[in-house]
Amino acid sequence: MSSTIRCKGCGALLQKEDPNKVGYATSYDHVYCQACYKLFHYGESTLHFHPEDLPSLPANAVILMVSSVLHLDLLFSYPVYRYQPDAKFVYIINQMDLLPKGTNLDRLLENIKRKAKSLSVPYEDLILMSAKNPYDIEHLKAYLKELHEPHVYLLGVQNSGKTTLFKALTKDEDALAMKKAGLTQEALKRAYDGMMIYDMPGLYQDGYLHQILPYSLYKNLIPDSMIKPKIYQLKEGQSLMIEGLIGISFYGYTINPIFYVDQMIDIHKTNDERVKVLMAEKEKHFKVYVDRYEEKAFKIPTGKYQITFADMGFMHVSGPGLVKLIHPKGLHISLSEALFND
Ligand SMILES: Nc1nc2c(ncn2[C@@H]2O[C@H](COP(=O)(O)OP(=O)(O)OP(=O)(O)O)[C@@H](O)[C@H]2O)c(=O)[nH]1
Ligand SMILES: [Mg+2]
Repeated sequence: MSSTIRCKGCGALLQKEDPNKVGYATSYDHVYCQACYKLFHYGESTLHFHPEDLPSLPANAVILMVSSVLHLDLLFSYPVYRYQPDAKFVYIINQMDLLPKGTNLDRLLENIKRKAKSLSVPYEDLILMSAKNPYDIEHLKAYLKELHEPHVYLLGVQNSGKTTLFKALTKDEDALAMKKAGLTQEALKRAYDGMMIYDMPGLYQDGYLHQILPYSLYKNLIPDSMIKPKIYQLKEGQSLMIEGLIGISFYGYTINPIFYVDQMIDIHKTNDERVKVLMAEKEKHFKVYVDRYEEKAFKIPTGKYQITFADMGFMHVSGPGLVKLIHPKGLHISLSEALFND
């Protein structure tokens, strides 16, 4: 039987019966369930729970659809507006501090608006911001006040920054905002300036890093500070290896990939024959690798395109050309139009 007390880190109801189920705690006097306690104090994540149900949303609400700038390929892939068409939908493109200074933000916004229009996505506004920037938070507070609705919901995929925003808006100090995907288990709610703010569990995205690697490894592959793009000049048939995870072979004269990933990620040049050899001996060559891989190819039309590597980041390529990939089985890798110039 669970209690009526909630873990302040993830929102789960505390229970003392089953250590393998969400909300387990040895005492109801604890602020955190055992999983949050270990994560917060020791940076350790042993169990993974992922909540899936979409809550019922009232009409008199602002729904903040939070997306990381690293996950823009999925920005409009959850049509939540179909469940509650009368609410006000505001798209927050978060973690803008990760993009290099000088990125053309007007162009980015223009392209996102074009994408929304082509998909007929209804929205009140699109906001580019960083939950870590106090100025952006003040701006968001003033904006929410103007919208004048009693309920504000934070929705979006894992690790997009919902809890970070919730904490910044409400001054909640106990909720946990960390790179552990699927951390928030149940809605955390808190009153702020006449509104009720709800931090929701992440909308579950298949194929992200947490499905193929343990937390201790994948947390190092997700960028947390400004990205310095890495540019490669490649000849036909040359390849790049990203750790022991992804082998990419390029065909085409103008393809020149530009990577937007964490500074510490190891990328090295090789050739397409060698990729398979390296992967067959992955334990010998790499610190980060998986057991099972699959292959994929993208034909790149003329123009600038983005290939997104799950929640790790993305690369820009210039077509026409062909990109062949060997990557962990099930990893979400997509091709979309590039949304900004390098
Ligand atoms: N650089 C940067 N990092 C951010 C920003 N917002 C959130 N983060 C980081 O992103 C990671 C995930 O943040 P959370 O707020 O826990 O994400 P969430 O959407 O609540 O994730 P779930 O509860 O798992 O669905 C944490 O390491 C945050 O510090 C931001 O604006 N900039
Ligand atoms: Mg959260």
